[in-house]
Amino acid sequence: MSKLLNLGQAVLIMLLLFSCKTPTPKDLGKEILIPQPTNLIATGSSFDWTAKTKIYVEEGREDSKGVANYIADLIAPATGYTTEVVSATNPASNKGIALVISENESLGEEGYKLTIDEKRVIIAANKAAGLFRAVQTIRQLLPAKIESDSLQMGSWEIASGTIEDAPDYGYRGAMLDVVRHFFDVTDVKRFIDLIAAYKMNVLHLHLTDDQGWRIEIKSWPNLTKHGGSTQVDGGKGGFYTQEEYTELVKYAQDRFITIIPEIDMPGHTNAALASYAELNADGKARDLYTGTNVGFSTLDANKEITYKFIDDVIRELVALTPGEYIHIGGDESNATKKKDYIKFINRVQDIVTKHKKKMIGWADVAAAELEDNSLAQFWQTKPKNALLAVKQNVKILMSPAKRAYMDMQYDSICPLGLHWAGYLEVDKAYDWNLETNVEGISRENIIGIEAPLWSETVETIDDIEYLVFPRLPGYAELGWSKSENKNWDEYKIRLGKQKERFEYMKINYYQSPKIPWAVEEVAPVVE
Ligand code: NGO
Repeated sequence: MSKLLNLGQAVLIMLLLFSCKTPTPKDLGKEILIPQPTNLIATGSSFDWTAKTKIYVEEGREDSKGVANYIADLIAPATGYTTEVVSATNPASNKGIALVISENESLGEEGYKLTIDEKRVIIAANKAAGLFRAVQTIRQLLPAKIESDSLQMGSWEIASGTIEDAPDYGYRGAMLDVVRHFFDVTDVKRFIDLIAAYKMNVLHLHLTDDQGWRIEIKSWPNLTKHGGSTQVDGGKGGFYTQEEYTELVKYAQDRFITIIPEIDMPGHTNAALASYAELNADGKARDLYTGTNVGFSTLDANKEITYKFIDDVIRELVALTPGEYIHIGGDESNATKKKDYIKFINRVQDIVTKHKKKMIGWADVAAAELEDNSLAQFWQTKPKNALLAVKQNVKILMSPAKRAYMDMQYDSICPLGLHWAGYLEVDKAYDWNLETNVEGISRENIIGIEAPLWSETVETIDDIEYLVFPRLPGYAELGWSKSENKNWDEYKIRLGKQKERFEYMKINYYQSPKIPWAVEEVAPVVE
C-alpha cells in the first residue's frame, strides 16, 4: 500500500476489498439517465463492481480495449480499484464486465445493448463507438460519487436488467468559439469530456474570426503570429500549434467525437486581413480588432490570391482532420456584395470538395449553389436561408439561436451571455422538437442538432460551464432520444437529480429555479 494513502483511506480500501455481500435489489427503471434510452427492462437485482471485477474484451480488439481502459480509469479515483482489462476469446463467458462487438447491424454506428445480471455486465455493440456510449450509461447507473476525484466509500452497484439503445440522430454536437476568447488545450479537453458524458459525437471548433486566428497554418505563419495575438477586450489571445490541435483531435477520437474545424469566411476575417496586406482589396493590412461588432470585414472574392490562401489553409486543415466535414462559416458577410458572396462560396465549396471533404456553412451559404452533400447550419431567428437550403436538397443542422445558442443569457440578471435571440432558460432550451421547429423543415431534411457557445462574454472554463450546464444534457437528449419520449415535466426531474453528479464532476452549473434540484436516492445498504 502506497505511503501516499492515509490510514483512513487504507481502512476504506481494506473494507472494499474484503466485503462480500448478497446482491442488493435495485430497480433499473428508477435510475436516472440522460439521454433517456430507447428500451429498458428491469429485473430487480444488481451487479456489484468490486476490486476483483475484471473487464473482458475480445482478443485483438484494440478499440474495445481502449473503451475498457477508459471506464477502468474513470472509476479508479472514486473506487480505488485498478480494474484489470483482459483479452479473451469469449468475453461474455466470464463473470465480470464484457465488451463485445457483436456486428449486429441493427444497433447501427452508436447503438448498444446492455445486459446486466448479478454476475455479469455484457455490453454489446456493432461498433466500438456503441461500446463507448454504453459505458456512459454504466457511468450514470453507478452512484453519483463515482464522479469524485477522491476515494469514496462504495458500494458500486449497477441495477440489473437490459437496455437497448441507439441515437435518433447521427449528428449531436456542441460548438465552442475559441476566438473571441481563447481556450487552451486543457480547457478544450475538459469540454470534450463534458459533452462525451452525454453521448454527443461532434465538437465544432470555431477557429477564426475578426478577433483572432487560432490554428497554426504553416504556409501562412503570420495568421497566428500576429492574427492570434489578441482577443476581445485586448487580452493576449493564443492559438493551437498543429501538434496541439492533433492532440485535441486524438483526445476527441478516443471518445468517439469528431472535431469539425471552422474557418469563417468571407466575413469575420479581420484577423487574416490584419495579418496579410495582400488579402485586402486595397492591399492595406487592417488593424487587429478586439471589439464585438460583426459584419464589417471581408476577403476579396475577385482576387486570385484569396483562393490560393484558402486552398493552402484548407489543405493544411484537411491533413489534420480525420472527419468528413470542413466548416467554412459564411455567416453575416455584410461587407461582401451578394454576387461576390455567391461566387466566393461556390469556389470555396469546390476547394473543400477537391480536398475530399464535405462543406458545412451557416445557412447564409444557401444563397450560393450548394452540393447535395453539403450541410447548412440553421441559426438565425428567421428560417429564410435554411428553407433555401432545403429547396436545394441540402440537409440542415439545427442550431436555432432562440433555442440552441448556449451563449444566450438564461434571464435578464444572468451575469454572462448575450440576449439578441432572447433569454433562454433551461425549459425553453429543452422543450422543442427538431422536426417541428420550422415549418417546411422536417425529419428527412435534418441531420441533427448542434448547440453553439459563442465566447464574446465567456473568458474562463468556469464561464463556459455556467452557460453550458445545465442546458447541454437537454440538447444531447433532443438529438439522442425519440421525440415521443420527451416531456419537460418528466425531464426536469431527471435533470434535477444530476445535481450531485454535477457537483462531484466539479461543474460550475447554473442552479436554474426551473429545476427541482435533488439528491439521488441512496441505494439500500445490505448488511
Ligand atoms: C451569431 C454570429 C456570431 C456571434 C453569435 C453570438 C452566427 C452564426 N454568427 O451567430 O458571430 O458570435 O451570433 O450569439
